[in-house]
Amino acid sequence: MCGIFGYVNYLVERKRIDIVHTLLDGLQRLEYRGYDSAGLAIDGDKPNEVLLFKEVGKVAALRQLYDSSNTDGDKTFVSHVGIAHTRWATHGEPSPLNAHPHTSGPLNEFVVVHNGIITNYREIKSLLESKGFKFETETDTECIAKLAKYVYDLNKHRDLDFTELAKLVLVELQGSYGLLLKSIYYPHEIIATRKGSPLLIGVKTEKKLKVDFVDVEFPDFPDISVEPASNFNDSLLVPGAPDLRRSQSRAFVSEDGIPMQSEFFLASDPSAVVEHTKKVLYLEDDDIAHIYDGELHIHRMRREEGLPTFRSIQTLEMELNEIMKGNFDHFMQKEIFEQPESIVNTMRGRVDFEKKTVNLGGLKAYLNTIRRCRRIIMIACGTSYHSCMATRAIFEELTEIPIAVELASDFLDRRSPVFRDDVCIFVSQSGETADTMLALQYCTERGALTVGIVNCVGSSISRQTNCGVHINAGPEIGVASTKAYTSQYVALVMVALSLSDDRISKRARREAIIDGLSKISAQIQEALLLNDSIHMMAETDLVNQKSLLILGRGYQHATAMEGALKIKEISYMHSEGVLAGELKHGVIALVDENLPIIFLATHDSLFPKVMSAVEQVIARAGNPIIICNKGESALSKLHKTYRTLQVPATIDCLQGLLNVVPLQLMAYWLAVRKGFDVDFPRNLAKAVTVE
Ligand code: G6Q
Ligand code: GLU
Repeated sequence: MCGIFGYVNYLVERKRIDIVHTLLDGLQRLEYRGYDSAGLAIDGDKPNEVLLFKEVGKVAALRQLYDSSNTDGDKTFVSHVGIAHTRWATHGEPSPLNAHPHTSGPLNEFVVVHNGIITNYREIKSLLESKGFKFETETDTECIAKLAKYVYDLNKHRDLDFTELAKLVLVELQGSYGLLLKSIYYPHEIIATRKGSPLLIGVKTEKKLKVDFVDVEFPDFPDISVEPASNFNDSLLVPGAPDLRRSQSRAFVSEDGIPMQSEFFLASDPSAVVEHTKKVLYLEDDDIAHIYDGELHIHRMRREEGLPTFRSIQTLEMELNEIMKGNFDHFMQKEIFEQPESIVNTMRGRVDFEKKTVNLGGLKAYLNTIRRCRRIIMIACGTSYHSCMATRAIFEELTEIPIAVELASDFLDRRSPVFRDDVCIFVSQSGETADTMLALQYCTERGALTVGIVNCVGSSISRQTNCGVHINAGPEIGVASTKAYTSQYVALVMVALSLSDDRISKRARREAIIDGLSKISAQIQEALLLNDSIHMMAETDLVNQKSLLILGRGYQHATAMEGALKIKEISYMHSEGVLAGELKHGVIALVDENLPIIFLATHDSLFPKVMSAVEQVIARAGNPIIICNKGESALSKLHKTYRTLQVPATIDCLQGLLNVVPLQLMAYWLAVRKGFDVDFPRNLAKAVTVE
């Protein structure tokens, strides 16, 4: 998600304006990652002064804000730490206040930029509020800066170094983060750390580095607490003897004893760093990088068996364009392969796999009202509509509330009746789709409770619904929606689980679904291994076809519809998702030896019925491709050769998350083979803001 950029110069004289441009240019390089607001922190004119600039919208707007601020750009700094950020909001809508950097208080003693989500921020916030801290923003991030100040004040007499302070802060944080921390108490020093969000450090030194690695440093004093201080028991926060002995980082030792001029570029990915240096060090999860006196140190809380005790400084060979898309040729491909990670982000801090519970902060206060409603109407367009179709049955089963699924435009065309005791769920990646927005206004006017399932925080739908869940899939750039679909699906399943958590009779089913969710990321990873065979299939069997049918029933009807939409959108091949039960009522007339037909025949209670549809197709000389579970034995009874794509098996209501993967890949490879613009297909827009 989004971007972090930091710049540290040591004994390299730089004007403030140059530092600011370095930071802004760094952010601009990260723009492709998607964001909604941007900000930066630099030193002021007086010692202990930190200046913050934050703006909604593009980095260009932040640049303008800085330019119009009349800050003295000529002031020079021999050593300086600047931090900058592009935000993809997860907590609190995009606004200058919610933009990063976040600060410990009016004096900006500690400032932080953060990518990711702190899942226990509410607890930290309320404890800090009880200690007198005043929070200004709606973000989860603000608690990090304030916690740093709290820990610093508590240990003032101890002369903690920045690393020790950071350890005491980090041990309290749950969730995911890549973050940079800067403080007036540690001038010209920076802490950079990560857990689940990427972060790397570009190194540029005046002289050649002595060695091309940095040793990992472990604590000498085991009595320094690195366990979470439950309830902020003050005595736990005070460590034992502080480690004031500063070690030397071997790579940065200068032979003549004269301190070495150096610059460091800290970023979420190398695209922002390559123009300055090709020497980079990738941080591992839980590494705490501390840069001071021109040296880079890597610390960890404790020794772990089997992990390397050094981090290599590598030389980047990639071109900028390659870096932006990682190892992928297109954003859509990147997003398909990101799904094992994006669905974990959807569940992060919400599903407790041990206790088998689901906790959705944004819905909690409304659960009882929703449970009492007379029906739930799910309203959406395109792919988002398919995620509603995919989860409708599990909603009905778990909640026993009648569920209607509506295409927003048709719902409005019919002026469908809506009542005060209806609950309307609006599902949208962008949160700006005009049809869905109009349906939301229509339902609001009629007094229904409105719920948003949205990716873009601060979007119109996210703001105008009464409550909801952000799917936290991260920015989606490819016009054809992929990771947003699987995250919407998971978010809707979580809503259904929450709504039924007062029903003892559904407990076993709920627990089985939560168990299924715990494995789903690894299983998507496994389904992605089909990539090569699907690539081949697209190249050889499918590319010259005019049309393609995808058949499924029950849970897999939605998968068939979504797969067909992906194929139409980017490969421009005609494709239909058909309910397998409807085959005999008309569509079967299309079947011959040429038309490619894909069956979704994974194992659930409807499997025998799907197999009879397969038989009907085979009896008419059709050549099906069958998406089935690994090792499916029932297929061997078919009297014909057929091709299979085998996916792992999960519980029926989650199987669509795995079955859609081969279809996404098929659409992708067909489009690539035909030479079409995968990320920006003709006639389509990422957010359809017209009726
Ligand atoms: C799917 C397309 C499109 C999209 C709809 C709804 O690949 O991007 O079908 O899903 O236009 O968009 P929102 O989810 O943003 O409302
Ligand atoms: N959770 C943080 C916020 O909403 C950081 C989001 C990000 O990764 O940019 O502000």
